[in-house]
Amino acid sequence: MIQPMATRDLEQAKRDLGEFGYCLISEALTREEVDACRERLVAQADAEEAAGLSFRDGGGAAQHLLDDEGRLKPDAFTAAAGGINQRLWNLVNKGQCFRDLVIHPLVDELVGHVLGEEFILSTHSANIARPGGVRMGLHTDQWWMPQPTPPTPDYRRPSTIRRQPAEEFVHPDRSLGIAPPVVCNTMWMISDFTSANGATELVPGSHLSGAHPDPADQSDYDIVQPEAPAGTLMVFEGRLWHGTGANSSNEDRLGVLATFCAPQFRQQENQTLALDPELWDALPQKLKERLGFKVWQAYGRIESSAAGMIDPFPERVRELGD
Ligand SMILES: O=C(O)CCC(=O)C(=O)O
Repeated sequence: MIQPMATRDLEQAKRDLGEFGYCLISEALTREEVDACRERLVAQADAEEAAGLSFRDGGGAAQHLLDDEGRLKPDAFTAAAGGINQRLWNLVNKGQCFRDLVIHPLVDELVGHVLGEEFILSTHSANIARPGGVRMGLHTDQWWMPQPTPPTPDYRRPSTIRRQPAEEFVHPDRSLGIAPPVVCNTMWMISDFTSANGATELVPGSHLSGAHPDPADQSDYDIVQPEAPAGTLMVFEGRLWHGTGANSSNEDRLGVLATFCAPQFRQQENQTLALDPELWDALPQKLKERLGFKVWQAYGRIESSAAGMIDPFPERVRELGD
């Protein structure tokens, strides 16, 4: 199967995004930047573990997610429940090296190529794929995007879309067209990625299929796992079928993800509320905007639509008059 090669040529990378749905940028981070990210990530992961905050998934069928009534158990995402891979969330609060990735020039160039100049941070997380972690399973990062629909009053109500895709998501009527990308993900490789240690699985070209992968049977899909050294950046758009690979090695695979969406969509993490207020004064303007503090076409505002930015500590206009 034809796959994109890692490149330093951004025009080639943009062509790869169009043709394959992803691209690889070699030496996106210097050795020093990789070391700083790795040290911060490992220290944070160990501290979250020690504090009982560690979020674990990747345990597959052995991970007990649901209680007897079929509801998600409060301790579903713990090692005790069988979780293996460690996830760290809201990385904006957890280190300068992570904040830098959100406003990296390669993000401006490549995510901007996919989504247009204005986009916001949806989620900023790390996925430490640990030995024994199973395949996550292919999915897209915009599973919630309504499918093109016939011009009739009969359409799927948007709020009824679920992560488990309905029939028209797995086997769409392509004559209706396909949805555009409204999400773009960046995977910063903080360790070497190999097929043995759980390199991201993906299906090149699946972004143009108009379909979402079938969670029940993925055995016939042409899955590849791009292998690359630490410091490589993989950019993949929201329609691409992808997921964490199984880790059959004896080493951790360290990946930092910054996932972006177009400004009219809801962020996966509530970046404006979650931001540590103590960081505010020192944050660069571009990062503030990307977190969602910038008003977009009068959306996301507090009070007047003339305000360009929202205040993290807003004066709230309360009940006035008699
Ligand atoms: O860890 C990876 O390789 C991919 C993670 C992923 O697909 C996700 O978090 O949705």
